[in-house]
Amino acid sequence: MENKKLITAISLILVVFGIIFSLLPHEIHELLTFGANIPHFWHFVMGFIIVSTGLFFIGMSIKNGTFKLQFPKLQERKAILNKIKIPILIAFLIIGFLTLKFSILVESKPETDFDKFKKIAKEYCANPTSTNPRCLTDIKEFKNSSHNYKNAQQTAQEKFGVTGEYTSKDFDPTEFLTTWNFNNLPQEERKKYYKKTKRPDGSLLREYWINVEDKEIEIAPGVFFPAWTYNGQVPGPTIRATEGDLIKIYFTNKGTKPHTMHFHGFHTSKMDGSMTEDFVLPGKSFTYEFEADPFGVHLFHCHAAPVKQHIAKGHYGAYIVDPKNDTRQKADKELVMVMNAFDTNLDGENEVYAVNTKAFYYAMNPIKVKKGELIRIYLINIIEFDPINSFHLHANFFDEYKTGTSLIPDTYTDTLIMGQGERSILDVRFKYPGMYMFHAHVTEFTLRL
Ligand SMILES: [Cu+2]
Repeated sequence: MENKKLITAISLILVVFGIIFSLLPHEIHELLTFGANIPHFWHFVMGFIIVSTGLFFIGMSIKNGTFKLQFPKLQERKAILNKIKIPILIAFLIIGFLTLKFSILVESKPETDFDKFKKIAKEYCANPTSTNPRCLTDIKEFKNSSHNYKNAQQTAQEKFGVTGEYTSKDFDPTEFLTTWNFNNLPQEERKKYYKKTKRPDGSLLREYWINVEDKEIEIAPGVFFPAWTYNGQVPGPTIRATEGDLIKIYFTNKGTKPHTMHFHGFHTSKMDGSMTEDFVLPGKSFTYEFEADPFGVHLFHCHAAPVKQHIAKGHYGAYIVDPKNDTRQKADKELVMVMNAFDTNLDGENEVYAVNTKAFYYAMNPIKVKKGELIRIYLINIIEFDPINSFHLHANFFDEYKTGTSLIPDTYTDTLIMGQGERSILDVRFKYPGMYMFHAHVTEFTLRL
């Protein structure tokens, strides 16, 4: 009886398919299950059930003496196919597909408002300038819902596994906000890294001692990244001068690869730190010397090849040049914010996004400012691999001075878009007390901030 062979064949197919299915990577499972958000463990269970079913039938066949491990001959195959009947087969396929689709709908039903928000953002707001009506209306609805920032942040943290405490205390993002020219160090310690001397024309000679060091830095609680650093920190120490000051940097490479310091701003070609002959080899030193010019918020970064890799490894920092004659109101508080990201699995894409290196740090340790005071933010986007980033401040608007090179604001807004290396000065005051969120408005990054 050919049914015996058919049962044997189906049983064997089940066993082989079940084994292959269990061994497939999670991404393929997601593809086979139409993107359903099923934990990997359940894929194993599914594979196990399929294999068990196959083995059960084989076992029964052997027990009944009907196990036939002979592939059906052509005539027999035709007979089997005739028996199955094509319409019945199609009907089974359709029922199977619908059942699967239904189970996926049930499985991937949004668990929280935040999941819903994520879905909307992914589908309709991929671009921060998106004018898609669903993006605008649904996000407005989301914002008006009972949801609050704390829940969103908490959910985001849970989703991405960013829970727990930072263990290393060597870099404090809160301290970094208001640190430039090593002003966080006690006087004696500070002298080792920074010295200022008055010049005859009244401007200052500012000298800095900067070393390259390879160092593991904590970028999310318990997540360490092998960085290339300036003075053991990412971003490197903020350099701040007034327009016309002379800057001298005594640079030593204590790392294992060639490195440089390439400053944005005016300088001679010798001081550019970008050509092969400018690369400072491990164990070697170089002195950079240039005038602080023009005023604005700039940056420095390593320009050794490949630049992409050096930036991704954390080799950058903020460089602020204050205008000689500043007509703007003096800020009550100044904050340096470098939007950065880390490619933790070296696949050429970022996994961890942050402002000042440690993901979610300011969500856990909010920045304290006073109602009504003028806060001046020096914002830099240095993110590698992603073509654009953006910055959005909740419940507020700010004056934006693009690159900080003008004393008159360019725009009054609450969201700005930045390519890599772009930066801005933002003047902001908070009208109402409370907790306000700031984040990259490209939603993919927000969730990882
Ligand atoms: Cu470098």
